[in-house]
Amino acid sequence: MEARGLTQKDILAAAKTYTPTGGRDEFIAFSSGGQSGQLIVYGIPSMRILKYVAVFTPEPWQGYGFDDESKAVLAQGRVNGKDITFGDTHHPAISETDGDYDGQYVFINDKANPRLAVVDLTDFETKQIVVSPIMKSEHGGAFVTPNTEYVIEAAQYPAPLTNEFVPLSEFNDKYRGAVTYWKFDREAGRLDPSKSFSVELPPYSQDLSDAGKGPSDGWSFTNSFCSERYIGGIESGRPPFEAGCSQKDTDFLHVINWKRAAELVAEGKAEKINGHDVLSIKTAVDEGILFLIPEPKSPHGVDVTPDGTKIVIAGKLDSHISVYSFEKIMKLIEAKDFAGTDPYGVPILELQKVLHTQLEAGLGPLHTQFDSTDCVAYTSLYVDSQIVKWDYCEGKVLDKVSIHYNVGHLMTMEGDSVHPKGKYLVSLNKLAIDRFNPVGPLHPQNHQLIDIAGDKMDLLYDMPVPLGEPHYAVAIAADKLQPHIRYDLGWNSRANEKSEFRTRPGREKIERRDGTVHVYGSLIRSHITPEIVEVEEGETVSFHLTNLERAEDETHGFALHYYNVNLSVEPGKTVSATFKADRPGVYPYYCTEFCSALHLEMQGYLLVQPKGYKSENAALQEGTTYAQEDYTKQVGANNDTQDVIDGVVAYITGRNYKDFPPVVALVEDATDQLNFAADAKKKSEDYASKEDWQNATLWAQQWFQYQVKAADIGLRAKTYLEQNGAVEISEQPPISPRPADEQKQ
Ligand code: RUQ
Ligand code: CUA
Repeated sequence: MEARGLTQKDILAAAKTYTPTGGRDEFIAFSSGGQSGQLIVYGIPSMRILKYVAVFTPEPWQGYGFDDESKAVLAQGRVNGKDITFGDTHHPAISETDGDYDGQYVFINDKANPRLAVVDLTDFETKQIVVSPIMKSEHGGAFVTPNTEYVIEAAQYPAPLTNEFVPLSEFNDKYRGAVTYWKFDREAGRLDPSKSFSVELPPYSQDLSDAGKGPSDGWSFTNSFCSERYIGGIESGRPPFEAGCSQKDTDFLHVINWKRAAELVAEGKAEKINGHDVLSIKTAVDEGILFLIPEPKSPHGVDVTPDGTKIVIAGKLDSHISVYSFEKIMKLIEAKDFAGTDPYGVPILELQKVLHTQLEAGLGPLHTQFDSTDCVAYTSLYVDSQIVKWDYCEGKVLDKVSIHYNVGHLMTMEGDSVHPKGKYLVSLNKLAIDRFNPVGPLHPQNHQLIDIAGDKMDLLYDMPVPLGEPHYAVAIAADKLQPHIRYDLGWNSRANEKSEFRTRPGREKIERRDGTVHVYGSLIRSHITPEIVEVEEGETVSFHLTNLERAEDETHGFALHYYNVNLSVEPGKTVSATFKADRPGVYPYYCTEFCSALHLEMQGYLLVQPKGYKSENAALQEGTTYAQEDYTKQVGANNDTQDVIDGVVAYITGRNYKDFPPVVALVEDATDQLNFAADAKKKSEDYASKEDWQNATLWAQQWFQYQVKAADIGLRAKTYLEQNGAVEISEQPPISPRPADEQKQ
């Protein structure tokens, strides 16, 4: 303690966050990756980063944007045909069932090029990107309705909903905002653009949004700023946007009846803009589904309370947090008790008549999250660099804690759901300034973990986030996530179907079809099949690689010199890489994951022959030749290895290994390897019987390689059993883990 200069309080904080080796976290957070266009996955309370999920941008480690399957996903995100290679991700949302996080999907938005992506939590992969047909920027997404019927996306900077040029002089008439309701098809696990629609809104810069829940289910709420409709022009001497957009004391909360809006679209009341259904402001007003409520001043976050009765609005330029009563809003709407209309005819409700309470919170309130205790909320105070804990029923401050520095969003555990879990809060700070070792002018972000189990908030830990500027994050109980460890053999994970290019072991082949050289290959410890691929300059080559492994964490990579091919092939997956072999030469390829002791030998050659090349000497030269004594020596070594394996097998089968799922998986994997060993042994013996000592020795070596892998896996299983209190059993289990030998009998 002394040596590291730690206090008692530090030790306590360490005890609350330290996760010993092999330990797991209670919650899993999905944080926006900011401009990286990715999603960051980390554990709470350890704050250990587990994964960056590639979403809007290529990511080599995952082969995202390198294999044909994921290129197809990225291609969905093209904007009017243009490749976009960044994303400004802001707000992830976890799919909900009855208002609770169900752990099936995460949605995330791109502010700069209005898009939404769907990440499937069975494998943490991006499956779909949709592009807004009408918006030129957005911010208020992704927010889900309580049964994930729709994913909400609201515009930000007003622009024409068509793609035409319209001069700023026509701003009031032709520039518009909007909110889109993307229909989610749960069964397909995809957003369905054909059943999605938008509501046109006035050119107020719409901001964050939230969906109603419980009594307010069926409604959604969208903030705005710059309802002044100021259009800037600092370069010509006009006051800048920041002055013109903060002049008025209030902006507008948009209150929209999305359930009714969906019916109106079904009734054919929408107009098509760029092929997309849009309910005009006029229709929305005539049909009584759109209302405005003033909100003080340049607000930012809007958050519906877990019970759905109240709506919390943070003021940003106002020190107040306002709590609106949904019941009061409904009463005014039913009584048509409006204070007037805005310039577009949208009815305005009087602020004072819908207020439940207001809290003088501090400077720069932005976002609010909820506790497991009723009426308790946490709001970020950007300017004060604090988080305020407060009671939104009574409107009183309960506690404040300083953070470092300038917090934007904050996150409690399952804090957007109808049943927040309390326990921890993470403050997603905008500035880190002096908190970490310096790494140059561009600093990491600082996510700070705060213990909220007691009355007082207790700051525990600083986590640097070295990727983009994350905005929002959502956290779910870890036990709600049950991702797969492998795919069904030959799986196209992006399309969620059997790949038409899958290859079974022993069926690898090279086929010329439709002007393309199709290489149906496989990957398994420790070889790539095929190892030699010969094509002619100018041919199109399509590698289709299937990882034949069933073992947990046995991913293979595939990197090919010059042609910018870099694949990640997880167990069971099939991916393809198609390119034109436009330059003659010798191109080695290899596995990029250190998958086994002979990983470096997991290699091959793509030989691109010059056009019209005629091979003169087709026979391959042996670097080394082998004789009978080499064969005998190798077989001797193999028999010794088999003794070791038999010992390990006896140990495992003599224990209750079936009570340990990880060991059962290891035994399956080892069984696979022993089957391969048996195949290689047979080939070796066949060649030996023909006195072909060259091939007999090499296949004996291959037999040995499989034995080594089996032994390695077996020893891992044995160690696991030793460390996890396996007990001896008297009877041998009926199933031998050595079907390889059984097959032979
Ligand atoms: S937002 S903090 Cu999208 Cu408030 Cu950034
Ligand atoms: Cu497979 Cu290294």
